Amino acid sequence: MKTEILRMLKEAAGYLSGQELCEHFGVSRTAVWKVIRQLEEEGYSIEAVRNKGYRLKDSSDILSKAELESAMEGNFGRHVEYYDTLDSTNLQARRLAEQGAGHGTLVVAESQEAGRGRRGRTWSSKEGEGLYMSLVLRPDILPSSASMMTLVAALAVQKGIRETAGLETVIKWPNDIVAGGRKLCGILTEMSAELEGIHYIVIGIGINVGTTEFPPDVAIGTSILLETGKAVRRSQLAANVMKAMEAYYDLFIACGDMSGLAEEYNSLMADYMEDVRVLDPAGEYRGKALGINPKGELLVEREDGRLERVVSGEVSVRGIYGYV
Ligand code: BT5
Repeated sequence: MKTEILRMLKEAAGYLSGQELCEHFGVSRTAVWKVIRQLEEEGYSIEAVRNKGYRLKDSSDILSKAELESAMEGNFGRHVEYYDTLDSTNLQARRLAEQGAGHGTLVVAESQEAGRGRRGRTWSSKEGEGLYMSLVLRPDILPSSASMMTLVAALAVQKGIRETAGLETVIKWPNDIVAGGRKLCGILTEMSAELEGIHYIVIGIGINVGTTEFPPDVAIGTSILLETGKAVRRSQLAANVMKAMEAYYDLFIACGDMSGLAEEYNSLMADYMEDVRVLDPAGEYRGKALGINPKGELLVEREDGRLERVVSGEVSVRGIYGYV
């Protein structure tokens, strides 16, 4: 009922009559008033006027289960597990998935004490500055296809940021979203699987929203606020990313790989047709990035003309993160 009342308050042009709310939910005036009080405790400012009803006064950037769920439009994120603080939303999503959390469950935290990047790196996750969320998916695909979910999520984040903030970003294969040559978002995909099938996938997304200062080890970072000068509602951003994620995911599943999405992905790629440096464990080399293939691998033409398929690993792109 709280989620629904919040949704109605947001959608109402003016006042929402208490009487109508009572009738809509078939509850007493006291029950409605209690929910309004709960929302106020969560930080909403709600005006109550006799004979008129309730009106949501400001639109501050609050994160809560009700706020997030009331913003969602599709099935991804319809069920949210929200925490003020967590070690990591990816770790919590994995724990919940082990306990049976369903496809589309979204875990969100206001801050993370042990936000994780790839290969044991950390993700700076200060309170109030970013959107830290992890989506649980249970796709019927082979474990070898799971890494492509990072690319699907990158498309969704790119679109969600554009829709919410009007900011055009580019994708740095495989898991960064970049604005102004700096890192705005990172994605971490993890899975639990057997050889034949996937138990679940967790897609962790960290977006810098209102960050104005980064710690010294995150000199490459930027935020939506720094790039646009605008503050955005994180719940709206989460909802837009989830809506886009669901649409891209459906296309991915329908094709079974990136063939339906590769063209769009390549058009948004920071590395597309650029000189790149590939830090291959077998030795570093330079070349030109030719885009991804249907398997989501990065095709790189080496200086001597040989074509390489980069499956995972580190790729530096000229002009980004200080590489000149
Ligand atoms: C990533 O790793 O970019 C994946 C980050 C995923 C974070 C999300 S937040 C929600 C979910 N829960 C988690 O615990 N994780 C996910 P990687 O490509 O390894 O990049 C890590 C590097 O990015 C670090 O070594 C820093 O250089 C840089 N970095 C750390 N925090 C950053 C930030 N807030 N903004 C920009 N860059 C950052």
